[in-house]
Amino acid sequence: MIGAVYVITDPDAPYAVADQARAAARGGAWAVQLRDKTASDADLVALARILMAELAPLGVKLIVNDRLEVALASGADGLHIGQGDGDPGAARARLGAGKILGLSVETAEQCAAIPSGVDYIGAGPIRATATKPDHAAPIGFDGLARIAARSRVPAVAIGGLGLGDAQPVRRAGAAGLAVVSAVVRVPDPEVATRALVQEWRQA
Ligand code: TZP
Ligand code: MG
Repeated sequence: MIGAVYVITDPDAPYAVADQARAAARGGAWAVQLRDKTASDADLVALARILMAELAPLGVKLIVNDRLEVALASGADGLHIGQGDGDPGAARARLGAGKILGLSVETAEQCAAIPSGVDYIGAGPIRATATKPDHAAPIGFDGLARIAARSRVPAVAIGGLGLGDAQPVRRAGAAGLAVVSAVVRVPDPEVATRALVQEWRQA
């Protein structure tokens, strides 16, 4: 169910969020995450509905960051939450069985506490990144390997990743990688996504 390349949108990037999502989907991302810390729930629900209608025919999942109510109201394919974003078990209960639930994990210790109902973990940051100024200490590929080995659900590597990283991410045992800047802050997000997918296949 978890694919190679997961693209996360950024409202501060030079392209409209909807265009970021469309480009990622056309480029072959398996999922797009709608991540916006400041937009209103109503605006995010409206955007998520538009994107669901466009991404679903392409077989691309739309996952909402942080906001359970937005995920529920929009009918999005899933929700991604961090360690401080509430109880994953409660989120799973509200989402129902058919939706995707992701959880951020920053340490191998947190792997021991992954509740049932979580479908994948986001493991990172692998490297320091300006995209998330409050990120935890970078874990590197060694940290990723420790987390992937301990996790009973697929691990998606995140943080400072881009072209050239598919091989170390795969070798560390992750199921895929998640990127923001490597796709939404480059001249052609669709081409960039395609290149990441291609590199993953060859890694
Ligand atoms: N969580 C951990 S690192 C990160 C998030 C959302 C940001 C990753 O962004 P980038 O630009 O791919 O480093
Ligand atoms: Mg969060």
